[in-house]
Amino acid sequence: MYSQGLIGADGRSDETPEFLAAFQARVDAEEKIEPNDDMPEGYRRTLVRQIGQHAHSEIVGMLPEGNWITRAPSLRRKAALLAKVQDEGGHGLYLYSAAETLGVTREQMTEELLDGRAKYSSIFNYPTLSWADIGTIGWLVDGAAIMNQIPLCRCSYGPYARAMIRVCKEESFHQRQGYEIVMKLAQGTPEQKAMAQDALNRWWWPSIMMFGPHDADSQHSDQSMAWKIKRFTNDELRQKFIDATVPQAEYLGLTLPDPDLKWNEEKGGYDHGPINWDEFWSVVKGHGPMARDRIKARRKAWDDGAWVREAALAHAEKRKARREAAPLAAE
Ligand code: BYC
Repeated sequence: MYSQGLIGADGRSDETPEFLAAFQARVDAEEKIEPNDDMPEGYRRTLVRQIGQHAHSEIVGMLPEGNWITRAPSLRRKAALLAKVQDEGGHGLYLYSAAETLGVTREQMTEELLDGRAKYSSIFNYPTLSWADIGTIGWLVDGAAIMNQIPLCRCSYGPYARAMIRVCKEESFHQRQGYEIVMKLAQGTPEQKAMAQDALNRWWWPSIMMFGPHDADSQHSDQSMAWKIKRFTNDELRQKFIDATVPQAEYLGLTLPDPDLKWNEEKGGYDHGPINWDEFWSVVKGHGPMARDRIKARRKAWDDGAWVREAALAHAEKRKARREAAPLAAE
């Protein structure tokens, strides 16, 4: 099994130019690459890295919102939040399965997450301090996720692209339910509106950072775009997200915490203020406010679930032994 070099793996390949050109021709012809097809090692490594990190993000992403299930303000809100958090767990499972088609196991990916080698999205290292955070996460974080993930439905790797179709349908529902929570607060008492504004102030910049470094600093984008794993660059997606979100904030009567946000007629989009990349890289390197808690919670879940994995394995082995013994017994 390929346990080395998955994390931070670059897209370099050692194959012959003819092999790489033939592969590129398939990608350029929009053919889907499937698990048993020949593929450059760099392509496989890039996908394992991205899909693995994506899967971890979905699972770790259950934690900040799960924190509010017991405190949701009504039965209806609780049921919707519970369903949303379960959806995220499902997304993680589709994505781990998609990565497994490339020759890694879920155990290997999980170990890399727990020992700090694997990344997960920076956004989930921030705390959820009020009920308004739950609405804001749905509106902004799921909104950013959709912007990033709709193009992944056209990713050149078949299993990832197919997993993303269902993920995007569910994320779209999440975004709407989040926006509706924020809308209710924004139209509520002055205290509720202030709570919504406070959440927006805290989540706006981290949401903008989710799209990753500026294109000039994105080490993987060029190769991933050439292989049609990514269809848009980090900055292109960030711009689309900002352009879509500004009118949504205006409709709510809330203010985005960026005094430099201004419509630029020439480019047909909003200009924004400088992003705090020191904060981003510090969070990515594991120093986010909730980083330690997130990994501690994942480690506990992994350890507490060990007996389930062992029991499932023992059961599968017993069934296999019974199946193998059955034809002999029948003779
Ligand atoms: N956080 O060369 P770059 C969700 C890393 S799930 C942490 O541009 P790439 C949701 C990057 O990995 C959200 N690390 O990379 C779930 C690379 O480091 P390595 C997750 C980040 O891969 C539940 C380095 O920086 N979404 O939305 O071309 C509820 C250089 O970056 C981040 C996905 O995973 C970050 N924000 O582009 C609600 C989508 N950004 O790996 C919502 C799939 C960058 O060399 N992933 N880094 O050590 C992608 O689309 C791409 O991987 C990214 C980065 C756009 C994230």
